Amino acid sequence: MELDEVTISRAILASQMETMLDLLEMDVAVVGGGPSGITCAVYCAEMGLKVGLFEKKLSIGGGMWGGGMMFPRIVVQEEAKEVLDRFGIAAAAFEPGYYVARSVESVSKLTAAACTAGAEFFNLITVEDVVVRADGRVSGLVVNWSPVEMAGLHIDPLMVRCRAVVDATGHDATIAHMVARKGGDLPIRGEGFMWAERAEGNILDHTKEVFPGLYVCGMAANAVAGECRMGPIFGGMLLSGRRAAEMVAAALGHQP
Ligand code: 48H
Ligand code: FE2
Repeated sequence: MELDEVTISRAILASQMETMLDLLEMDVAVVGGGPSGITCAVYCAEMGLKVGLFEKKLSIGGGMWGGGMMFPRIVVQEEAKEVLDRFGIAAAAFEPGYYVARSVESVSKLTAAACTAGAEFFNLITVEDVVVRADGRVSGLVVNWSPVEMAGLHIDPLMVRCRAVVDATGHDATIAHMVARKGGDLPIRGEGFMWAERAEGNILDHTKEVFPGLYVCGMAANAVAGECRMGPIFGGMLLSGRRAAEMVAAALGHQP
């Protein structure tokens, strides 16, 4: 076949524009493409929710790529092994209850499953604000290209509407901080010391709706709650992402 450069350009523009127009209104907007965000997205999509995930960086995966101190391995405990199994991620048994998975395989298989289930990924887009109207609920996101923010260009953003937002932005709990900064009643206690047992044991209790329409999961959930950090054990991230998806689905009237 003969290749035409303009057709290639048209294919990309037409396809992505169509997707962006379609996702101007969605059920769930997940902010952050780390382990908790991807897991939340895959379960939301599998439950039939229209879900878009915004990731400010070029690549999806957040802190999972780097494993522990750049050794691309993550540890997952017994309670979360079923999530690895569910997505076909190989888990090597270490000592009883501890499994080791490869970072690259974990990110890739979770992301692939989310795509297959219908989640849309928007990488290179930074969420810079939220929409809160008279009803006091978070009902949308304010988004811009990450390079605009990086270059400090004065370019106004665009907005998307959604029925629920999930803050999966990791240690920074960026979206929760935005809401708090603008006067929303959302106390943020800040992350505590390293204590894996505590941090992993309590994360599901911290995974919740922290402001009308805004859910937190993953490290952001612990950061908001004043809970400890856990180091490169990722079971809590996977389970928290799944829990957030279940909560959002229940709130929006979608059952598994
Ligand atoms: C778009 C944004 C924005 C924004 C941030 O850090 P993550 O991997 O988050 P989690 O919670 O899924 O996983 C945490 C885990 O990686 C970790 O750090 C652990 C377990 N640490 C323990 C310890 O002791 O240190 O991913 C968050 C993602 C990143 O990719 C950011 O780029 C992205 O969110 N992000 N995307 N708009 N405003 N802010
Ligand atoms: Fe971390």
